[in-house]
Amino acid sequence: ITDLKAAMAAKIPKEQERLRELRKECGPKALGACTVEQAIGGMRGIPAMLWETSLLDPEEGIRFRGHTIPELEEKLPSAKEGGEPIPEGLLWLLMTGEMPTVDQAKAVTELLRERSKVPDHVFKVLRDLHPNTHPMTQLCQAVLALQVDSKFAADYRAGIHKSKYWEPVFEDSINLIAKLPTIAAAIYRNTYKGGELIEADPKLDWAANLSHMMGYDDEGCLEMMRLYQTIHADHEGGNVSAHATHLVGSALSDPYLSFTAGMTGLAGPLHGLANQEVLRWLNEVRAEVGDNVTKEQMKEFVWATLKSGKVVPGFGHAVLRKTDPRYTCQAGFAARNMPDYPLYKLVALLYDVVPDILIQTGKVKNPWPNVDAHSGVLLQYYGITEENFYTVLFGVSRALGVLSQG
Ligand code: AMX
Repeated sequence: ITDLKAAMAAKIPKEQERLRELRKECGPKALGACTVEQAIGGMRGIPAMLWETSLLDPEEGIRFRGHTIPELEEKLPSAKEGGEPIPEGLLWLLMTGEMPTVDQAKAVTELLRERSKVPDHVFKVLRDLHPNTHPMTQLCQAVLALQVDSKFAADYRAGIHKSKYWEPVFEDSINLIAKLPTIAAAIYRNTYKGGELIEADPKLDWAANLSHMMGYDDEGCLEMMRLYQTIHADHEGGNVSAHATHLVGSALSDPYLSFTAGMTGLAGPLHGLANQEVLRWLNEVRAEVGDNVTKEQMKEFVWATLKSGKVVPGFGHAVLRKTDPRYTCQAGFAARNMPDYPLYKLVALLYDVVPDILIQTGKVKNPWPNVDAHSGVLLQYYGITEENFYTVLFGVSRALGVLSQG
C-alpha cells in the first residue's frame, strides 16, 4: 500500500478504539505530582500531554515514533543513494507509525506535488504586505489566506460525524504541507530577490524544490535542505509551536488556523527565532574581533552577553539536559561537507567555551547547545545569508510534526 490516506484509514479506527480503552482502564490513574515551581515554569516537566508522533528524553533527545535521529538517517529513504533522508518518508512515519518503503516515500512526494499549486490570491496577500514585514509574519498571513479553502471548516459546517473528523483534517494538512515550500520560497524571493519567483521543478522532491524555488540548486544545498526539513519536524508536544497548534486545534479550529498559532509561537526569540539570533550574535562577534577569534576573546564575548542581561542564543533547553542530537546531526553534516568553513569552526569553538560559562552562572539547567546553534551555519555556507528568513525554514518543517499529531 503506497496511498498515505488508505494507510491511515486502515489504522485510525483501531487507534480510536485503543484510546477509548486506555481511558476506560487507566483514566483515574495519576501520572505524577505537580509542584509550585512547575506551575510557575509553564508546566515544565509535568507529563501531562499525549503526543504520539515523538518523545523527548532529557538525556537522549528526540525519538520520532521510537527512532532516534541517527536511526532515521540510516533507515529513511533518501533521494540519492546513501544520501540524506527525505522528509516525505518522515511524514509517512509520523502519520502511520511505520517506517516507509522507498515506494511509499515516493508516493508522498507525488501526493504533495499534485497539491502544491498556491492560489493567486495568496501571492497577492504577500505582495501587499508592508515591505518590512518579518518573514515569519508573512508566513502566518499566507497560511491564513489559504484557510478559505479549509475542507475541515466546510465539512464541519455541513455537519460531519465526529468519528470522521480525521479525514478533512488529513486533507487540509496535506494541502497545507504541499503548498508551504512555494509559499516560503515566495516570501524569500519577494523579501530579498526583488520578487522574481522561480517555478517548481517537477523532477525534484519536496525539500529539494524548496531550495530550488528559493534559487539554490547546488546538489549539496538540496541535500542540506532534505536533512534540515527532516530533523526540525517534531519535538514532542510541550514546546511552544507544537503546544500552541494542538491547543488551538482542540477548539476544532481547522489545520490552517491551528498551524498559524504554532507559527506565531515559533516566531519568538526563545523558540524558533533563536536560529536567527545565533547568526546575528555570531556576526557581532566577527564584527568586533574578526574571523580568527581566540578562545579568550570568545569567553569575554559570552560573559559580556550575559552581563548585559541577554541569553546566549542556541544554548539551553526547557527539557533537554545534554547536547541536542539535532545539533550533533548538523555538526556531522558540516564536518562531512564544509570542514574548513570558518563559521563552522567558530560554532565548534562556542561548543568549547559556552557550556563552562553557563555552568558557572549557577542557574542554567542545560548548558549544552540546541538545534538552533548549528542550523544557520549550514544555510550560510550555501549562500542563504538572510538570517531573518531562517525561522520560516524551521516552520515549514514543523508543519510535518504538528499536523501529523493533529
Ligand atoms: N543564556 C543565558 N541564560 C540562560 C540560557 C542561555 N542560553 N538558558 C537558560 N538561561 C537562564 C534563564 O534565562 C533563567 O534565568 P532567570 O532565572 O534569570 O530567569 C535560568 O537560566 C534558568 O533557566 P532554565 O530553567 O535553564 O531554562 P528555561 O527552561 O527557563 O528556558 C530556554 C529554556 C530554551 C528558553 C533557555 O535555555 C534560553 O533562553 N536559551 C537561549 C534561547 C534559545 O536558544 N532558544 C531555542 C531553544 C530551542 C528551540 O525552541 N528552538
